[in-house]
Amino acid sequence: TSPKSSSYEIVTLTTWLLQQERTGAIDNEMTIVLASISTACKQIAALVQRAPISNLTGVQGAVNVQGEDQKKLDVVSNEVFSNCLRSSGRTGVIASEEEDVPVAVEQSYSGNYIVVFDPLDGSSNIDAAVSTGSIFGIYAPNDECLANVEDNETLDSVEQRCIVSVCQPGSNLLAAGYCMYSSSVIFVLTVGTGVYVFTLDPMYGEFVLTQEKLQIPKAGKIYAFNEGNYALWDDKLKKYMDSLKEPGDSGKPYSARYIGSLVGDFHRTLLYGGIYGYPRDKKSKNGKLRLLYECAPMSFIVEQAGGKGSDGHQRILDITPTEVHQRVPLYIGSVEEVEKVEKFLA
Ligand code: P6P
Repeated sequence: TSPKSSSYEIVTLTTWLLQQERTGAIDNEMTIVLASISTACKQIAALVQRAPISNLTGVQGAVNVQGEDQKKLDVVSNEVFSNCLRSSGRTGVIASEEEDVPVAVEQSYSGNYIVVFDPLDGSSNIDAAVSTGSIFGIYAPNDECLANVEDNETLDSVEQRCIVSVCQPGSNLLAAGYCMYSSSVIFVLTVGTGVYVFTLDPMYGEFVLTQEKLQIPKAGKIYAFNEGNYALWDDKLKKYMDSLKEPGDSGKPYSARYIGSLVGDFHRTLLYGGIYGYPRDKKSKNGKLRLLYECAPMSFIVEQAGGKGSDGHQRILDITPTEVHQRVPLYIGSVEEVEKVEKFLA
């Protein structure tokens, strides 16, 4: 659908959430969780935009569970996200890219939703002020998450329960979204009723509905891969990549667009069509992206927009994580483009 005209009828994210609640698409607890996430994203947007001024560029001097240098803003964004979720009182367990293990939220007194998130994906771009983003997914509480902490229950046992509670297939997601910090601050959300796009209006600090029931083009001649890894790819993938450079029937090859930030590359793919890929290679046997809080939420969104998310052979949303920070290869975008690479990889 075309972006909403700038009609006088302004629908804010808050209004939209209440509308979804009235239709029964979400319950009031989910509304509170999503509102708390949007607040976290507004705070992170402000931090990102002033990073060089407030000395929040550069590294924190620590390494996260991924073995990556934590940026100062990785740490701050994680705290902002976690604090907003805790204070919502509706979150049972949170799993973050920046935390070694999932955390049971003590302040939860109802709702008990399970929230997985990458608080600031693409943070290596921060110092150059290139787009970054926060990615999140929300699952219903399950037995492991709801079980009360017994008096004599060991910390290890609680930790194990939290790990089990978050390790579920993306097909169980109730909601997923991301906030992109770019020339505009764009909040993209699905609660299973299509994909909705909100733009932060800096005039009064509200997310305003700017696109509804967004559909990704069925095809698109734009590809976003880090071709620096070409030599490490297997031959079938090399043949696919080479095929994109042939003019083909249209007489024009594909265009390469890659900014090294999943949220920015994905958002462009969602609007213009095409494919984003992070394949496995000889160095990274399972690719680089994490299933739980990057690939699954983005795959839920792309499927709600009529697109496809695959590991090259199977639907991302059908994969059950065996561990919290599990990595999987990702091919995501227009149906025809994802099916094309799957054919080469078969
Ligand atoms: P590379 C950022 O670190 C990230 O997780 C994604 O946002 C991005 O698409 C990818 O990694 C970039 O990885 O190896 O191309 O720099």
